[in-house]
Amino acid sequence: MPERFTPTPEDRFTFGLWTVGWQGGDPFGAPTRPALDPVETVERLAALGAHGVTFHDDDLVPFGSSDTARESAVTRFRAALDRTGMTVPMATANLFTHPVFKDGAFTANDRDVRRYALRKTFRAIDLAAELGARVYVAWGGREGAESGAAKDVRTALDRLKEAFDLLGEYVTEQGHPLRLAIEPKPNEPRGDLLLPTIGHALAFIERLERPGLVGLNPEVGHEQMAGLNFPHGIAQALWAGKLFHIDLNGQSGIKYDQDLRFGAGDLRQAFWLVDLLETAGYEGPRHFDFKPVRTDGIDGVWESARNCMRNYLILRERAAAFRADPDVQEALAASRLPELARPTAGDGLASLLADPTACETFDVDAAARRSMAFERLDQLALEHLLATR
Ligand code: 3MF
Ligand code: MG
Ligand code: MG
Repeated sequence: MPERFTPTPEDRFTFGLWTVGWQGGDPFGAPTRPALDPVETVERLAALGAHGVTFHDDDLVPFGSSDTARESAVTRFRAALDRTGMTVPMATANLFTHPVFKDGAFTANDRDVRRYALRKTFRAIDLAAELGARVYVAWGGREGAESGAAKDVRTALDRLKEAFDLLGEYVTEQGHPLRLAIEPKPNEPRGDLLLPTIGHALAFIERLERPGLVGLNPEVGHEQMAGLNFPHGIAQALWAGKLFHIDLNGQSGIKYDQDLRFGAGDLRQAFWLVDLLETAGYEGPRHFDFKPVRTDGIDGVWESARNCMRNYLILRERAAAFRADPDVQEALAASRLPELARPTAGDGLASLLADPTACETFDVDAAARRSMAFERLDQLALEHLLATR
């Protein structure tokens, strides 16, 4: 019998090629590990029980490759997928590494850079569709500014809308069965990025020509870098029908983008996140976007990939135990959670206005004295998380 925290493809765990492939180069230090061959990555992740891999165009086909080199890289990669049964549920384009994108891609002040960025993206979308992806992620890594006058933000948003409308038109015209997912991030590598949070991105999507085609790919650490509650953001994305994909990792508070493995960083938010994803009917991949620590060699890379999945499965078990505990169900009732699900004025406005118990005879002081009993509920959650129950 497999060990209970060993993943299988049914768990739908996926990894970016750039995650385990990160060589450990950072703004202060050189790489500490050699490059990984995408074919080896597919094989190693398949052996660990993953469901698939994702990539930026340049992760698979190095920037500037000839058409022949491109063809052979894709053919080798596809053969590895076929051999292992691994899938590619999502793909994206790198619009941030090459110096041409130093002032942005879809919102660069230079128009010719914007036109090139769109053409590069169309090509990446074709590759994504060719490999069976159902989601194309768009992270605007260089869409932003370090200084006030350098970017007219309202005009940049016009250009960003123009770009997403063109992407939507392209996907529709090509008949690709793909949806677009915007990945918000507050900063890094730019001083301030456009569409910094889930909320900003949700509002932006509603202004597009094809809002139904566009959703979100939120990342744990990105929202937490802004001090936000990630499970709350995910709940709102689900509520809006916009959780198309998700990037799982770890982050300890408001600081540089740590990209820790899933389960590191804010463990309590990780617990509530897994509880939410598992109970809300999210069916997409559980995609890890993290960086294996640069102190470790290649063994640490595969170990961290294994641990991302293992931590998810441990939290899944802990969250299920919390939900199944009769004491928890009693505590939820004592905290009146079921009452929150009742419409406030189901009979309509007139009946609310005509109801004296809603106001004239309502005992405000007695209601204020009722305990919400949240302390017990939260301690039960903590004890389940710590496996003491
Ligand atoms: C940066 C990111 C990106 C995006 C990727 C699109 C390099 O903080 O999270 O990873 O996830 O570009 O999926
Ligand atoms: Mg990130
Ligand atoms: Mg990401």
